[in-house]
Amino acid sequence: MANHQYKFCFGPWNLSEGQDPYGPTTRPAQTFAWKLGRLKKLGFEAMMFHDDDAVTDIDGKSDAQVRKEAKGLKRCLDDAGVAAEMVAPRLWFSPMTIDGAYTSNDPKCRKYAIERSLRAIDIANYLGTDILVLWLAREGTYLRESKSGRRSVALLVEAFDKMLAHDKRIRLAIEPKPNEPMDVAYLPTIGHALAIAQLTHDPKRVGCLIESAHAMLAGLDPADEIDFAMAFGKLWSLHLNDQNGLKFDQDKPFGSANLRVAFNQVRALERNGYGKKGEYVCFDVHPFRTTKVEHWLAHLENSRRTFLLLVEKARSFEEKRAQQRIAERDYQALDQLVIEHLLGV
Ligand code: XUL
Ligand code: MN
Repeated sequence: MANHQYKFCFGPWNLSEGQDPYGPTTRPAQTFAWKLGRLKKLGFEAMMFHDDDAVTDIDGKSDAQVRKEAKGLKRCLDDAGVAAEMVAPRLWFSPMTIDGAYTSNDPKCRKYAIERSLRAIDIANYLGTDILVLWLAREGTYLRESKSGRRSVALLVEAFDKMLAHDKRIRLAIEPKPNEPMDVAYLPTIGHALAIAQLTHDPKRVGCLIESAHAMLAGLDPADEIDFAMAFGKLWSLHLNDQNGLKFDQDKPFGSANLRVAFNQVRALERNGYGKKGEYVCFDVHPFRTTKVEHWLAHLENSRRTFLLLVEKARSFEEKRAQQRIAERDYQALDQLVIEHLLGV
């Protein structure tokens, strides 16, 4: 296996304050400067941004203001020696995206969603990244009869085409998730993301981002999703985390619920050379609601540490012995080989 160094990333939202649908925050909000300072100290090299993480209250600002603030942020990142990994339009907060963004039944709302996305692309430019991440939060239905799936595919392609035309260098990384907040989402898996890319006018610039928890919510193995996306050369970003079964999106620390599944994700990244073209390993993890202020960074620190330990485990796995077991079709022994390797015996 090729040995290379991984580079790490997280977003300002990953230092969240603990609110959930049933209760308020449990930690006070920290400033952006504090988050940026901690990021560097923890051994991370890049930060990912929603458009309004980069420029707050973006909808109320002029293009000139957006440019000024985004460029100010870029200077601040440069001074800190931190790269911007991606920008993602937050298309799930506004009253204009209640019924979806690009697939809303209201043309005014669809126009808003596209204009906001073009602005997010401008911000990506100012911050020096060519990746626009699209988590299509509200593109789906609560009620299947409320939208036509066929029309929604056409509307998504139309929106992607406008983004691709707006900037000849931008790459769209679709982050699939099968549900939450929607009952059923339109692009639930990597297969859907890569298939819809083919309908756009520049399929080469439409790829994907895999989030471990999202793949698990679709009942899939994230390692297989990684292999699939990388077979197409289309895995441009990654949100590692963990998920305990089919419930709400948990964003647990990497390896917290499914250590073996985490090991297999690292093996998949290793065999495909993820990171060799400059891609970052991002952790889309959240602190538990119970986390005290003094332990606020632990979920990020631990995810990075677990990842690096699993890289060692992947590189020291007895591949020859595993291949013998495979040749003998002795998967019982293969199973135990993996278990004992992970247990360190
Ligand atoms: C939602 C999610 C988002 C995206 C960025 O489940 O993962 O944080 O990663 O918009
Ligand atoms: Mn994510």
